[in-house]
Amino acid sequence: MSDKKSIKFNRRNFLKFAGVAGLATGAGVMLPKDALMARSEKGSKGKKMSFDVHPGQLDDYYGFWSGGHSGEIRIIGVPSMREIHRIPVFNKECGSGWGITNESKKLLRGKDAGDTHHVHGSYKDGVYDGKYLFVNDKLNNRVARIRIDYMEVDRILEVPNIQGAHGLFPQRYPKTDWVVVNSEFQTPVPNNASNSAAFNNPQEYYGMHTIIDAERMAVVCQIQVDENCDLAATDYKGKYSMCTSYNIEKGVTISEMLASDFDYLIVFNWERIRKAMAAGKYKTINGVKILDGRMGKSDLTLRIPVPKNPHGVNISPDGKYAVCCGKVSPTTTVVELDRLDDAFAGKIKPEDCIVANPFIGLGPLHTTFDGRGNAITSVFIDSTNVKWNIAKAIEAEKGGEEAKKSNPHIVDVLDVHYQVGHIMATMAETKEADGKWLVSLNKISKDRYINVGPLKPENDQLSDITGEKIRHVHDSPTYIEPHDCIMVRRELIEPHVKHRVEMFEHPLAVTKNSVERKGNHVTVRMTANAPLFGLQEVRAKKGDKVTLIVTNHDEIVDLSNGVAISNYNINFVLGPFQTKSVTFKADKEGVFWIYCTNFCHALHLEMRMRFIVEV
Ligand code: CUK
Ligand code: CA
Repeated sequence: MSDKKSIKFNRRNFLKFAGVAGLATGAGVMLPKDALMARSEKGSKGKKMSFDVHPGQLDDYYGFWSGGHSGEIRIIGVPSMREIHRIPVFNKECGSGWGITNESKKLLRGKDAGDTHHVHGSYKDGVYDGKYLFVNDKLNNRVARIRIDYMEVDRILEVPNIQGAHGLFPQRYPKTDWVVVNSEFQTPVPNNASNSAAFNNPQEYYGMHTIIDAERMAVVCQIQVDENCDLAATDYKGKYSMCTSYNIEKGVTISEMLASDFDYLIVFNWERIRKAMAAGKYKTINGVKILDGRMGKSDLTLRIPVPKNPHGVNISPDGKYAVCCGKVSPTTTVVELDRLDDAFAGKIKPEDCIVANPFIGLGPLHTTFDGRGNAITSVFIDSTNVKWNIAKAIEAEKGGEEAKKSNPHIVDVLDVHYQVGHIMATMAETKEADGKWLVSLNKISKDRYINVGPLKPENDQLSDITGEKIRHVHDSPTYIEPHDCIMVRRELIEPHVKHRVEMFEHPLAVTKNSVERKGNHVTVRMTANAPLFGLQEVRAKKGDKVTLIVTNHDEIVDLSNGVAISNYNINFVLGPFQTKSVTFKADKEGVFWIYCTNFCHALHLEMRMRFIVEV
């Protein structure tokens, strides 16, 4: 790759880190109370923040956690860290019937395994607008949209021409019209028989930065690059999106992917992308417009060299900086976003956008912000959360190696348990970052909980970050395995969330019970009203196709009815006014009880009816 020599990195001697490692021992937790109170800033009024949420009280934040290879999203109350709800997304989930009903199957299209990593909300002017959540599926290259009013998936988009859909970020300004998603894995494009010559030639494998229309949930275009596209971010001005790449080498083995001392932060210029689209400068593959973003062939992209196999990229809440985590380098790279215009115009070199390269620790992965000029970075190998001051890091950079030696930017180092991946502070991915709570999503819990066998939970540690020091307050186990989360002030979400759906949004909502036969297809339309199903029995002949459509007519908040058909592997739940349907073959003769699974009434157990399959 081109200008290796012009790039100067801090290849610091690992021994120098001993000083910082010393800081880590016991820091944060052991801090004297008085000192903490003296340092605590406005909002906390000199009091320690309590994570207790007493009976009858509500959490201050909606935490939206990705679920990793569980394929779901969880709603965690912060600061109590109680798991309040799960939203099935790319998985099959019997608690609600996701992956069982016709409605969910239509979205899943036969793929009920997934891998969710990055969940983000839709924005207006740099703050969540309470409309949607978006989440990636790394396994099957999908992006799902969740409507916040019902907390249910309403769209799933399969993104063509990519593999390993990973970093995902919505447009933050002026509002979320676009969502970007990255392909972590490079593949031939197209990846099919028409291009089979490329299968054995990794030089012909490409990464993609995909732009999705957030309302239509359709691909706007893809920008093809040689590199892989890992984590994603968008700026606060609606001008740029970016991705980190750790495989500029086009390697297919670990050693190949680690061959270069640097990789890239790739920046995508949205104005130029729009112009290139309007000018028809694309090819169409699998129905998607692909623009050329490759180095030397494109003015759509800018490559800022960063050391080495970087991981997370996060934007400071003031919109000024992108912080790239080094992963294999013990540093972060701070990029000043206001310099990007000049870099794209060729007035400065891409590397001139870098304003600091501070030492952080071994294995920095992700960075979050307290809204008061500090960044907090997760450090995987050291198992720490490192709080550092951005302005001080930039200042020290100007002073050269000598000024940087004492690491003046480091404010505090907190040991965590153990091996942290993502890290997130409340509201930190918005311009209203409030610096109250920090969650460290630790990959390994080891000995922190009672032994539950070989597969242990993750350990999400909650810390109070209102003071200068990070004060660890609570451990919370989470089921396998969230990668990332956001924590949103309650009042930005709660007013948007409904207790019941609009019944007739579902075109098949049932108001009259009926059984209709057309040939060998029996359609059953039925209401549910605790403790009664609208019908007492349903008959079919062995071999019939049966469609069962049920609407819950109970308007009482939280009164759900379940519909389960014994021996038929059918099980789904209807919230107030919800309609769901299933279609199956009546392939077993006999009498089968259809019963309510979700305790609804004193006569819940009697809420059942017969399904009689005659021979
Ligand atoms: S990645 Cu998992 S710890 Cu998929 Cu956001 Cu960094
Ligand atoms: Ca690399």
